[in-house]
Amino acid sequence: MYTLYYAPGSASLAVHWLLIDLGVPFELRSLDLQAGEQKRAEYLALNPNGVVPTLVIEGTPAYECAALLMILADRHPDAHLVPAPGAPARLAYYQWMVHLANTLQPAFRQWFYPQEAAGEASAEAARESARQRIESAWDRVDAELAVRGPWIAGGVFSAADFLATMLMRWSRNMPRPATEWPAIREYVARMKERPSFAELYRREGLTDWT
Ligand SMILES: N[C@@H](CCC(=O)N[C@@H](CS)C(=O)NCC(=O)O)C(=O)O
Repeated sequence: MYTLYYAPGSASLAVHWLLIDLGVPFELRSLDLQAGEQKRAEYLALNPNGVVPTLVIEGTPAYECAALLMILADRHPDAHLVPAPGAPARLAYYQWMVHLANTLQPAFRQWFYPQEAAGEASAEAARESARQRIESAWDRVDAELAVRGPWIAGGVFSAADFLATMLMRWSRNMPRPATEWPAIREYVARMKERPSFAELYRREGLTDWT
């Protein structure tokens, strides 16, 4: 059994989406980030980083969105969301999962929390540098999808696609959203066709970027 601690639209979205897509039973626990519920002692006991998501797996709390996607894909092999060992897509799967998690996602953290990176006085400069890093990442993702798509890991649909799409969604109110890149736009349209996407939106009460 799984329990997901989440906040709508946040870094828990990809994990929530994958749980729905897998069709496995899970419970949801909503956290109010504005009220600071993620910093309360009882939640820090589950996730000492004080952020969402946390996924409790058979009683054991685990965190880091990308790691949770990979562990869920491993635990449900019938869904075929991990390219087979030795397949070319396996390398691309690891490469993009790590790149998205440790390069693109931190740039988004800097975009949304610029004062955390540089202090209040330099927040605007930090935001501008995040914007540039995010847009140059879209250049690379778009080129990769155009040449080796239709999915992030190439020909194989995988758990990395949930992470990529979540990050693309985060750019929706930026000066240049990810969907302005043509191959990304087509990719996002394919991802939104999954019935689990509409169900995710229904459960999280999301209405934009449909
Ligand atoms: N590396 C973490 C980042 C998680 C993260 O930054 N979550 C944000 C929401 S998108 C959060 O909980 N923010 C509240 C806070 O930092 O207090 C992951 O991928 O799980």
